[in-house]
Parts: sequence; structure tokens; C-alpha cells
Amino acid sequence: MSFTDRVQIHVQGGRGGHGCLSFRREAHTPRGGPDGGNGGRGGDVVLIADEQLTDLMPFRTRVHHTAPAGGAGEGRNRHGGDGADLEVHVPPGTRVLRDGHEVAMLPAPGDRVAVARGGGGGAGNRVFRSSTQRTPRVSIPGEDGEEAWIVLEMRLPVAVAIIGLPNAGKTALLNALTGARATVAPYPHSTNEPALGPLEDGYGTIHLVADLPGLAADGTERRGAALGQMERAAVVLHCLDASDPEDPAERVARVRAGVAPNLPDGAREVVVATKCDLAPAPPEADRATSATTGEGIAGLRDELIGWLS
Ligand SMILES: Nc1nc2c(ncn2[C@@H]2O[C@H](COP(=O)(O)OP(=O)(O)OP(=O)(O)O)[C@@H](O)[C@H]2O)c(=O)[nH]1
Ligand SMILES: [Mg+2]
Repeated sequence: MSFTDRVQIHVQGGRGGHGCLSFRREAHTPRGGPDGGNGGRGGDVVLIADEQLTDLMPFRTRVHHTAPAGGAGEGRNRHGGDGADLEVHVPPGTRVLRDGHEVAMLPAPGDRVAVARGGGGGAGNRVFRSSTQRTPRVSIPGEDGEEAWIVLEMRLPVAVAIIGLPNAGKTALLNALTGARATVAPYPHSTNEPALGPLEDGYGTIHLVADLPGLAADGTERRGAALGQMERAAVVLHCLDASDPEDPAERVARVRAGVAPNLPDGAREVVVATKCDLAPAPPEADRATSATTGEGIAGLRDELIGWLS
């Protein structure tokens, strides 16, 4: 199970500084020798994993990343300074692909990798002086920096976990909230693998919503359950079937007991009554929804985005 966010960006190393063509001119040395300095190296574009970042959203609007050029050489044998590296911050867990192949992975905060090398600095004419060539009229321009289109990829963690008893309407709620098209069926355990859908906040950030099946009707976790995926969820939507004649308070308690070991610290749990087109929401529910009529769905989606941003 995975859902990846992906952006394409252009990276360009800094151009190397040009070498300088110059001859010494001093009051008492009428025909001075060559004194053109070398150009500096262009800076590299370096990706750095930064724990402050959690998604690739900034790259949707910042596509081109060009490192500074090296300084040009100057007369009096002054060499140009090297261009500084351009540090581009990416979220930890970012994978870097070039031409469809992984070229780097930055799993941990502080990891860094150069993705476009700066060009070498050019040589000034001082370099070309020799016993046979005392007045070299040649200098070399700086090299272009390396250039590439690369793809950044990141697996999104589950931000919103949907839980509940079998047949509670979890998958239907996921589909209604996110436009996913996971299988909804009128029997328990129709979903065996977590189903995923993206919740977009309108500014380009994607929050991953997951329907996490795996609770048995007695509230215990089944073998192979997906509840471990909840570990980073900020919101847990606990589905409570409004049309189920069994005692709602007892059902809520059963689900809570089943998920307790996996519930992330500080996660907000919201009890969402489902199928409210069939029956009124029980008092245990915080929200009333119907995936069939759309009741309560848009409002819940807006609330989720508010809680997650
Ligand atoms: N009338 C009505 N039926 C619904 C609604 N939401 C879900 N259902 C029905 O309830 C049944 C179960 O829905 P699912 O979304 O598959 O439930 P689930 O919790 O994902 O079930 P499992 O994956 O088997 O655990 C299906 O027959 C759905 O059509 C709703 O809002 N109104
Ligand atoms: Mg399901």
C-alpha cells in the first residue's frame, strides 16, 4: 500500500567563472607579464532532507533551481570566488529519480546529495605563461553547470485513518470524502487491504486518507490487519453505522478497545455516524453523514483540512 506524491523540477549547477585575460600594468614595469586569474567553480545544487518539511508542495510553484555562478577571474592574479552551493530543502523520505531511475534517497533529516554539479572555473592567462610564451593572449571561459530534470517522490504517510466495525461504511466514507473508487460491498470484510484516497486542501497539499480494515466484529484486530498504518495519523474517523440495531455505545467501546494499541498519541478521534439516510445518528456520534446522499460529507472534508493544516 502506498501513495506517492511526485513533482518534477529542473536543477542547474552554477556556471564556472571565466578566466581572465590581463597583463600587469605598473608605473615601473612597462611590459608586465600575464596576470589574469582563474574563474571560480560554480555552486552545486544540493538536496537536503529537512524535518521541517512534510510534503513536496513548495515544488509545485518553484520548478527551477539554479546554483550561483563562480566569480570571474581578474587582473593581478585574482581568482574568482567559488559559487555557493544552492541548498534545496526536501522532506525526509524523498526519493530522487532521473530518467526513471532512482539516483538518490534521502531517508533521514540532514541527508544531502548533490544533484547538479557546478561547472569548473576557466583558466586565466597567467596559467599559460611559459618560457616560450611570455604574453599568452588566451584565457578559458568557465564551464556550464550540470543541468537536469529530476523527479522527487515521496510516500505520503496516512494523515486520516478511517476505522470501524466490518460493514460500517468505512470504504463508502473514504470514497465520498476523497473521490477514491475503492470497493464498497454489502458484506463484512469486503476490504482486506487498506484503501487510500487523497484529500487536497486547495493549495496543493495532499493529505492521505486511508480506510484501515482489520477489526473483527468482536472489535479485535484480525491477523494481517492494517492498523499499524495509523501510526502517524493526526485524525481518526471512527465510523458508527447509524442503521445497525446493536447498542451504539457498546459498538463504539468495542472498536476503541480493538484499536487502542495502535492509536497514535495526540490523534483526534471523531465518531462519524454513517448511513444517516437510513436512521438518525446515535448520540455517541460527533458527526452525521451519509455517503449515499452526501449529507455531512463536504462539511467533514472542510473540517479535516482545517485540522490538518
Ligand atoms: N444507505 C446507505 N448505505 C451505505 C452508506 N454507506 C455505506 N453503505 C452500504 O453499507 C455497506 C458497507 O459499506 P462499505 O463502505 O463497504 O463498508 P466497510 O466498512 O468498508 O466494510 P468492510 O470493508 O467490509 O469492513 C455497503 O452495502 C454500502 O452500500 C450510506 O451512507 N447509506
Ligand atoms: Mg471496506
